[in-house]
Amino acid sequence: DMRARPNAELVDLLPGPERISADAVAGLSATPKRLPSKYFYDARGSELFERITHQPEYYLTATESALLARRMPDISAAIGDRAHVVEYGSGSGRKTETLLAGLDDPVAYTPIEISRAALLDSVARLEGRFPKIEMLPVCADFTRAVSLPSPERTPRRRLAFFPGSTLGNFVEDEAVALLRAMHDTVGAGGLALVGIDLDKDPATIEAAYNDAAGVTAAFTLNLLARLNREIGSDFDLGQFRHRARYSRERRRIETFLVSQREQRVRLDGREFAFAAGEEMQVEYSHKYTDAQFAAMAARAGMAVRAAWNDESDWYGLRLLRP
Ligand code: AVJ
Repeated sequence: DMRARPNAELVDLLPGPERISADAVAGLSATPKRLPSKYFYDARGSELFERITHQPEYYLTATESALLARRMPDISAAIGDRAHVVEYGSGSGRKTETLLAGLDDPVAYTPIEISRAALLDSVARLEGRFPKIEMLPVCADFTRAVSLPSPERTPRRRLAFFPGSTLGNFVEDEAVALLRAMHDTVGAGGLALVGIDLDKDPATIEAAYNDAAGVTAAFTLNLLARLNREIGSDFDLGQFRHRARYSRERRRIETFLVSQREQRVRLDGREFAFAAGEEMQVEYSHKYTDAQFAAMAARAGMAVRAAWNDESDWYGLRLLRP
């Protein structure tokens, strides 16, 4: 074996019950109440999200995958050879295959993913398909600073890969902070390839977050099941409903869990009262215009070097450089 280290050594910074509990208490103490969407992604949540990506209404994944596959030659030419690919919130790693297969001699791949199950599954699959690419996974919340493992072979540059419009889950200041972290991580010669869902007809967007099969509703409610299991809260899953609506003004899907009656929830030795019909905010999915996205990138010290959209301008990939 030419490698000094095992190929898929896992750096594990998974948030534990104390962190989750502190975040939940803070969110439930706020007005209006909220919970962080990053906690959707336990094993069951990642599985439900996978099912969402196969729903006919959820156009994001299919559109992005087709766009990436079609534009891969241009993308590869713009990136050059020997990249260390660092993916933020890698999930199942499906799009990663297209990227790694299409790049010129990539040196290493570092997925940063909060769901350990999804991370291990995707790395196991990618390792089999790309035996020459060093796999350096990190299990972590990518909104916190992560120090990257160094590949054995020297890369020419780092490429941050942030597909799926995951950026959309963050409000503008957070998104800028994240792009800034990416900017710092890739460094002067580096690049970032970011997927963004573009602003469009609200009905199309709303349908994507209210699929007829109810998978998105199950995904949203799974957050409460996860908290009950991991931090011992007692949310009654039958007494909360999924609600997702598009705000044109703020250009974002706003997702809530709506309390079906007056009720109390115990969490970490505290009690939180919900009114009938009270909305607890659990996720934002921002949509972008070109100008607004470029302005956001600029605030993070990045410039848009190339832009690719699908034929209907529903979805875009942006190549950013510090
Ligand atoms: C994975 C964050 C991009 O916001 O569209 C899908 C998650 N939530 N349906 C999105 C999600 C509800 C998704 N991202």
